Formats: sequence, C-alpha cells, structure tokens
Amino acid sequence: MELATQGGTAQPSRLRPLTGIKVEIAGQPAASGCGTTGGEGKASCGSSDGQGDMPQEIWEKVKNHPCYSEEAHHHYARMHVAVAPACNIQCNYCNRKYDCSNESRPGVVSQKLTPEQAVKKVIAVASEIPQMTVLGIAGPGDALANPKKTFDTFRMLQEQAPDIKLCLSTNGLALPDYVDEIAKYNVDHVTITINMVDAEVGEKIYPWIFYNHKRIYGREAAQILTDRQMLGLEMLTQRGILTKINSVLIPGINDEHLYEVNRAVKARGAFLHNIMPLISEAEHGTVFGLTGQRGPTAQELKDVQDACMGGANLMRHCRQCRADAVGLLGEDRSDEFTLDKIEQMDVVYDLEKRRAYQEQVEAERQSQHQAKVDALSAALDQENVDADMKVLVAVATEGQGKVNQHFGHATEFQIYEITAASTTFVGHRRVDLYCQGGFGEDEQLPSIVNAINDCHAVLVAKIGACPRDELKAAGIEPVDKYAFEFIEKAALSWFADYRARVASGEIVHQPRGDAAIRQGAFKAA
Ligand code: CLF
Ligand code: SF4
Repeated sequence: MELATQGGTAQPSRLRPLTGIKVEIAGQPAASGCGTTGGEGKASCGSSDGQGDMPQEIWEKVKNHPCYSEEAHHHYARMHVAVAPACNIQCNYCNRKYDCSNESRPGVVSQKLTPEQAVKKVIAVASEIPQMTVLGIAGPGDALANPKKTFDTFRMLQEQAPDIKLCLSTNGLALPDYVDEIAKYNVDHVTITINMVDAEVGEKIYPWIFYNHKRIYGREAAQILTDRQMLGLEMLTQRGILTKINSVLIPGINDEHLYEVNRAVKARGAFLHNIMPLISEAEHGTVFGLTGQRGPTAQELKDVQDACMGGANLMRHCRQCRADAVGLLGEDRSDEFTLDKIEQMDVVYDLEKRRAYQEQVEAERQSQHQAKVDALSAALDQENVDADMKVLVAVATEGQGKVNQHFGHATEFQIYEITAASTTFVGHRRVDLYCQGGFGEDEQLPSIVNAINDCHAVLVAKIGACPRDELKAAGIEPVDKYAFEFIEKAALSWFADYRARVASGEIVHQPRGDAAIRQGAFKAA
C-alpha cells in the first residue's frame, strides 16, 4: 500500500553505492530532486509556485497531478482502485482491511475490485468528476506484488480513457523487475515507500520479506529491500519516470535517519520526498499499534521535514489516503461509487467535456496563482516589517484555493507558515466535524483546538459564537474577515494586520505550543 522517517548528517554506512547508471531525467539536471533549479531549500514541491523554470515536459506531468503539485491539489482530484490485495513484505505499521468503510488510512478499502470492475469504476468517476485527472493503484497491498491485475488495469484504462494519468505505488521490492512494463504503459508517476537506507534501521520496521520464492527475515531482508529500492529508483529516473518517495516517520526508529534517506533518494533523482506521520493505534491491530509505538506530534513532523530541506524537495500535502479513495485530496467520495451504485449510473465518458471542464479549472488555478504572486509582491513592498516573525495559521477550505469553508464544516484544516512576505503550505490537520446535524458539538472543540494549537489564527468563511470564544480563550484568533478570498492573500492580509497590532502594543506576540496529529484517522464523524 502507499505509505510512508530525519535529522542526522552522517552518510549511510551500509548504503549500496550508485550503480553505473547515469541518473538523469530528460530536461532536468542530474539528481536535482524536484526538477526546478530553484528547488534548494524550498519547503515543498517546486510546482507549488507554478511552472517557474521547470522544463515543459515535466510541468505537463505534474501540473494537474494533485500529489505532485501542491498548487494542483486544491483543484484536481485523484482516485485509487483496490485491485492489488497481496503484499510481498510485512511492515510493522500495516494491517490491511478489505471491507472497512469507516477508517481513512492506507491499506483500508471497502471492496476489492477485478481489473474490469476497476476500469468501469474509473470511467464512472471520470464522467461524474471531470477534474479527476489521475488514477493510482496503491494497494491495499503492493501494486507490483499483483502485477497482472495492476498492468491489466493500466492497459485497459489507457485504451478507454487516454487522458487519465497513471500512477502506482510500491514498496520497491519487485520494482526492478517491472520498470520496463511501467514504461510500456506510460505510467509517468511512481511512488516508492522508503523508510530507511540502512538495514540496521530497516530490521526494526520490516520483520520479513518474500523474495525469490522464500521468506527472508531480519537484517538480511532489510538489506535486500533497500538494495532493490535504490536500484528501482535509479532505473525509473533513467527512463524519465517521475518518482516520489514516501517515508513513514517513526519516532525513535527512523526519525534520526530520514535526513539520510532524503539525501540518498535525491542522489538517485527522486522528484519529491513525502515524509508522513506514523498512524499507530492499538485498534488498528498493527505490530506498532499493539506495542505502543507512538506517532510524531505535529512539530516533530515539521522539524524533520524542515531539517530535510535543501535535499530532495518535500511534499507536505499528503492525506495518507485509503487504497480506494476518490476525490480531491482531503475529501473522500468513494461511498458514491460503490459497484452497485455504478450499475445504476448513466455513464458517459466524454473526453471533450472533460477537457473543456479542465480548462475552466486551469483558469481558476491560474487566478489563484496570480493572486498569490500579487499578494506576495504587495507584501514585499511594505516597509519596516519584522522579517523574522513567523507564525502558523489554520485555514478552512473546501477547494479552489480559497478561504471558503464554515468552521463547523471542516474535517481538516490546511496549515500555512506565514512571514511578512511569504506563505508556505506546511501540512494539514484532520479534525472531528464540529457541526453535527445543524448543531455545534462542543465536545469536539478541545480536540480541534489540540489539532491547531500551534497556530496563531484560524481563517474561516464563517464561525459561530461558541467556538469563537473557545478558540480565543485558547489563544487562537478566529478570523472570518477574509471569507472567500484566495488563501495566500487572506493569510498575508491577516498577518499584516496582526503585526500592526503587535507594533501598536494592542496585543503581545507570543510563541505557540505543539499540536497533536489525529491518530484515529477516521473519516468524518
Ligand atoms: Fe495515489 Fe499516491 Fe498516485 Fe497520489 S496518493 S498513488 S501519488 S495518485 Fe497522494 Fe494519497 Fe498521499 Fe499517496 S495524498 S497517500 S501521496
Ligand atoms: Fe502493508 Fe505491504 Fe504496503 Fe507494507 S508494503 S504497508 S505490508 S501493503
């Protein structure tokens, strides 16, 4: 399944050196990570700032892929089809469920599908959600441990819906065996979950692998896995296939090691590095859940991501989706597309209609991008600003890059780091829905406050009196003044106002605390 580690500086001791393969993506300097020369030190994917100096052929691949472009994820949707139930390794954070509709985490699905059912479902979703641009196979097991089902699905889909981008996710063990096939079906995006580049770390994460017809345990297993992952990554890079590396941050096990992972994958041409928090609860039945291994706090996650900056560019907008997720990242519409519902639907796959709709979406995305550029340029023109002041704000949004959601309707908040002249998307926080059946649920408020406790403000389209008072009491400013404005413009306007109030003595600027990452990771209550 698609899943996912920090900070030391030493070179990996047991990492196999680069092979003789010259690692180079067409149009991209060798081993340059995100494909923009401006990538050094960026907080997230280079495409978050539009095309910039990204080569046209890479831009075409990422501009409407919601996982490969932070900007695109506000506008374009993806879907997964659960055709790959088997796996060839065991991760201590994994417990797959094949008939579960109420958990939202990788490895969980409601229905397993045959390739034929999967294609039918993709066509149905594409006709209903024209901004759905990417089909991913991300489990619930490993896409390449189920090669026939995976490639049958891609082949049929390529014939029937040629405009949909194909994406796959793998643990990498079987990857070197299938790179040619991946290229043959024009799969332009491959995610490899790499949690370590050192078998000593790896044996704490992977109890066994199944390789060459036998089960292999412990450090030997981890060494084979890392060697195969690195080789597969190099082979993909050599063919110009964009790669994203997912790493699960497991405090005490690989947190000190993820920096090495970041540099190792950058050296092999990875386009993006997605560092995700471990989801670990006893109720999930995973080894880590049962042994009490905790996941990171929001600040621990951010610290690791920040420490990795300057290497492979970071993705920070991952939602750790289910293997049958449908919709924008952060929403899940899979319940609308069960097999029985698809049978009742009048499905018309109209390529021209999809193209026309996506042109509108692209225009909207360009407006958001321009609004961000304008807001940043206006902010840069300000005089006497405290350039060192930096805060986090939470934003309630239901897409289009705008502050356009009621506080009570948010199932997640997007988190932006704001300085006087910059806004950077740094993550999201899932929360329990505050508004239930038309009424505010006051019992949910403490958990919502915990989830955004490191933020100075929360920008919303609207908010009721009760949550407003509670947020204020917790030191988080509720702001509805910028309703329906583009997020970056709203955040910079609020921050200019905040700094003016600090400068006038009206308020005192104080640092905030840490926040909790929601471990249950259930769908909306
Ligand atoms: Fe799916 Fe993964 Fe493709 Fe995206 S998800 S196979 S690259 S289309 Fe995206 Fe979901 Fe995070 Fe994966 S938000 S878990 S990074
Ligand atoms: Fe689960 Fe296999 Fe994915 Fe590991 S690689 S998370 S065991 S499905």
